[in-house]
Amino acid sequence: MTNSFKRLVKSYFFYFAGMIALKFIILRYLLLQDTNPLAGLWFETTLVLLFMAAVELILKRGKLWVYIVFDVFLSLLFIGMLIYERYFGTVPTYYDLSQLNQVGSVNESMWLLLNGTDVLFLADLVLLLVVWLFTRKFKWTYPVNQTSNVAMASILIASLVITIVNFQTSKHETILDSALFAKENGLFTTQFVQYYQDHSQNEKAYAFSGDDQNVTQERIEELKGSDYIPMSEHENFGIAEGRNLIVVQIESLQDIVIGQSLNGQEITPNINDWLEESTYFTDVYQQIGSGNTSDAEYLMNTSLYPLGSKATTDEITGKKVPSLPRMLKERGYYSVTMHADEVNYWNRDELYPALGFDDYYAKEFYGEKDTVGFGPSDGLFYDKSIQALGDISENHENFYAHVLSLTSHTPFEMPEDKRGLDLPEKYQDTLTGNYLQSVHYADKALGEFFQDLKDKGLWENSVIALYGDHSGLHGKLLKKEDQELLKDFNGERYSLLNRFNIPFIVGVPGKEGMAQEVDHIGGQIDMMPTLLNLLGVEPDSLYFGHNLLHYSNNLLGMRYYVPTSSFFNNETFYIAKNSRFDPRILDLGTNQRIENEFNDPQSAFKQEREDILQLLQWSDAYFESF
Ligand code: GP9
Ligand code: MN
Repeated sequence: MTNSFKRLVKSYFFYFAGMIALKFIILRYLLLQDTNPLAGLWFETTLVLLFMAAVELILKRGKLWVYIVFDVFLSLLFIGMLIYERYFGTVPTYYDLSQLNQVGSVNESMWLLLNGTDVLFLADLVLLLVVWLFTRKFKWTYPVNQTSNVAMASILIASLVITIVNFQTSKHETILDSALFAKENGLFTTQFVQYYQDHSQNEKAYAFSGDDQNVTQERIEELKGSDYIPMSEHENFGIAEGRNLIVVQIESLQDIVIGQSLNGQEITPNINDWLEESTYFTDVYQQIGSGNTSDAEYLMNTSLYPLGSKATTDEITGKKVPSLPRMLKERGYYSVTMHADEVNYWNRDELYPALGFDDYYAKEFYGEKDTVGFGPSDGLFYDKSIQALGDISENHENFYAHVLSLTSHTPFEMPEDKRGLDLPEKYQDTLTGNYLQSVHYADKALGEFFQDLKDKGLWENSVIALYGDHSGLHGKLLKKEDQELLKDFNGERYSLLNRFNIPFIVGVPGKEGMAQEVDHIGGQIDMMPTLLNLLGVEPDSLYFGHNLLHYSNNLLGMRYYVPTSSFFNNETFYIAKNSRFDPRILDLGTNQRIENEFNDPQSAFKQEREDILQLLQWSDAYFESF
């Protein structure tokens, strides 16, 4: 052994570089199911070596402390990434990590998602302490802390070259799924490429080039499999003309609870009663991206795709987006949005003006009494909202109110006095049991709100719509016992279809023929056009959904929770390849996986994958143009 190599092996540098490399290999396995340790060395360890070699060359003293802090920082970051993946099913980007204060769902459920073994990421520091105590006692000189400058300079240059090569070879590739991209190109490279593509004007121009200048409603509808027909020619056009519009978005409400009972107790008795006089769209799916609740609000009010890897609300500042409030304003409607949380959460103080709402009601209006989780209970929220709506209806001929509930948010822990279900023993103190308890409460509070609307005379002259913002039962929050309970509750395996299926219900009180079930597929993107059709308002700008009472063919995209290019068509849910699985295909009719029926699923669904990417690209370009 040469002298410099001996010194390298005997240094802290070697210890930390080795341990961090090992941790990257383990992380890549846990996070990306990557079984190739060389990928961990090639993609990730190079950057670690780059940093550490620089430390060796620059610092004379204190290197050990720099390494300890670096190691602790990386280990906590790794644990955070694992927790994030357990909730969202994908790898966070630099952007997500900078938004962690916004991701209430993860924060609230963090302890449920932490595994005891995660702390092993810090085990090397304990080992170091032991080694240190041992060497101190016996006065060993090992490990020492001297490395040769020549060796460090060579490591630095080699690592830099590899890092640059990794970036250059992947910077123009489209990131459809950050986990898959990281598996193929490295976790660090993914961040660099994402950052580069987000900030480079050239990349944006490239992404939005093509023929987006010529997008028309006809071309959008054609990709979904139908001929475009102007709304004014649709059968139900204007049957609710001149009515108010009240749209209720219920936190974490999934379709599996609608109409269901447990031990003879209905989970959502008030919604179930209302179904007898309303149109119930049974096959509607969530389409939110990383902006969660706020993306659902955006979808509802614009019929445009959310951005996916970024919360749309963070990109919307200063824009004036064509929207439901704006289109209704032209018909003399006054529009408000109501939510009991802080208005700056999810950047809503920028979202609401961008969507053209006339006013918003948020935490400062609702106060902090009777708090459950994030804010005041739904009961208190609706009580105050109905008072405000009373005032609004007195001062304005017509109004549109977007009403967002909050109590049924993860982790669904309800105070004793708000647990209305008598749960069977096996459901008690489980996530599933808590979820049922919280949506039961959300339904009870909603029932009282509906009654108040009737008492105030606001029910009969309104269109009332309701939908769930996104799933509540998902990811690794679900333990094995929850899978069992959900199978018991659902009557069949709890699948990704069950997870993403949300209810969408529309009532036009007093109108004949509205009591019906519509079972062709739709998404959150279809809600705005469906409601505008009833109100007799033909949109004056592009939208990417359509009136579900007119069209039955559909092609719907979903981003972020599944890789971009995943889609729903009339019969199937196609989930594009990610870092863990090849493409998965679910049959909407049977709720079963059917990818085995295709020799090569990717090419069997090539056309739809291209079409959905086209729709997303048009939608993004349209958003960008404001
Ligand atoms: C926060 C609330 C919850 O205001 O809407 O948001 P979520 O965590 O579901 O995105
Ligand atoms: Mn939500």
